[in-house]
Amino acid sequence: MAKSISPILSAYGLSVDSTMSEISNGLINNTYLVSDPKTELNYVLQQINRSVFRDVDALMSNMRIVNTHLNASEDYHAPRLIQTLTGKDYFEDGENHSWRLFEYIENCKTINLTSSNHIAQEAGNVIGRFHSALVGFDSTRLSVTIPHFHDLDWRLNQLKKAQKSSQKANEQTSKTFFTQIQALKDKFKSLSNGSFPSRVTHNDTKLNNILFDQDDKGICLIDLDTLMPGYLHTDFGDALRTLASSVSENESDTSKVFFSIDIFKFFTYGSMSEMRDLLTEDEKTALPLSIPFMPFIMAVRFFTDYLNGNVYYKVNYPDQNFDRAKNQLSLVKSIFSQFDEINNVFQELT
Ligand code: GN1
Ligand code: MG
Repeated sequence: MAKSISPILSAYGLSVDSTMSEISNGLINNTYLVSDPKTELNYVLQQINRSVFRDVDALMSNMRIVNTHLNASEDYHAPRLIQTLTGKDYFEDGENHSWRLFEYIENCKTINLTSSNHIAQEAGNVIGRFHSALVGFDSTRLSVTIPHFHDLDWRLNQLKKAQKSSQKANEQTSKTFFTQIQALKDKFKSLSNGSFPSRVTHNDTKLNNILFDQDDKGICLIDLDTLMPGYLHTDFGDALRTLASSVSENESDTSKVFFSIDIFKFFTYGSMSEMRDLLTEDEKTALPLSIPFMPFIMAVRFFTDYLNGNVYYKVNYPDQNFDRAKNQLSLVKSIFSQFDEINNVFQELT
C-alpha cells in the first residue's frame, strides 16, 4: 500500500478527499472502493501484485484491448478501464507499486458460494457470452503474462522441485498427499494431448469473479488479470470448481466438500445456450474432464506453495495452503465419483 494515496488520486484527476476502503477477497491483488465526494462517483482501484505480474505493461495492454473489444459488443458490458490524466493504463506511485482504476458498476454484487440453480445458470450464461463476444478476436494479440498457467505437467514439475527443497515434504501428511496426487495425475493425459483452438481465455472464472445485479442476473466477468491465449475448457472447469462446490476453497473440513450435480447441470445449460455453436468437437470432448482438472491443478498449486513456505497465495495461518490443497483434492474425488452422471448430462446438453 502506498504511504499516501494522494498521488494516485491526482494521477486520475480524483478529489484528494476521496475515501478508500478494501473490498477484495482475491488471493493476489489488493482491491479498494474509492468514492469521490465531489463528483459522488465510485471507482474500483487495484494495486497490482508485481511479484506475480512482472510485466505490467503487457498485462495492462491485454486487459485494455480485450476490455475495449468486449464493451464494443452489444450484449456484454464490462467495467471500463480508466486511464490516467496522461493517457496511461496504470499509475506507478514512485514506491514501485502499480495501480489501475475501473468504472464501478452500481448495484452489483459478487457471490462467494451458492446453492441456487438460477445463479448457476446465469453464471454459465456469462461465461458463454464472454466467449461468444471474443470469437474472431485473434488470441495471438495477447501476451502470455504468466507462462504455463494451466499447464499440468509444468505445475507437477514445480511441485517436484518444491518437494526436493522443502523440509515439510518429509512430513508424513505431505508424503501421503503427494502419493494421492501421483495416483490421479494420469487421468488428465488426454487434455495435454488434445488439439484445441487457441482462444482468449479469462483463466480465473471462479464464481466471485462474476458480477451479478441485485436480481441475480449475471452481468460480466471481472478480474481480467489472467487474460491470455488458452483453451476454452479451462474457463468452463474453473467456473464449476467454485460454483458447484458445497463449500469455499478455504474450508478446512474436507468432509464437507462435495460436487453438486444440479448446479453443474444448470451451469452447463446456461453456458451451452450461449456457446454450443462455437465449440469444436475436441473442445466439446474436453469439457467433462475439465471439471476435475481445474481443482486438481489448484490442489497441485496450493500444495506447492505450502511446501515453498506460502510465497504466492495470501494465507491467514501457516497450513492454510495445505488445507486448500486437501479441499481441492476432495472436490476432485467427489467429481470423479459422479463422473458417469456428468458424462450423461453432456450427452444431452452439448
Ligand atoms: C488466484 O487472486 P485471485 O484470487 O483472483 C489465482 C488463481 C486461482 C485463485 C484461487 C494469478 O486468483 O489462478 O484460481 O487464486 N490467480 C493467479 O483462489 O495465480
Ligand atoms: Mg484473479
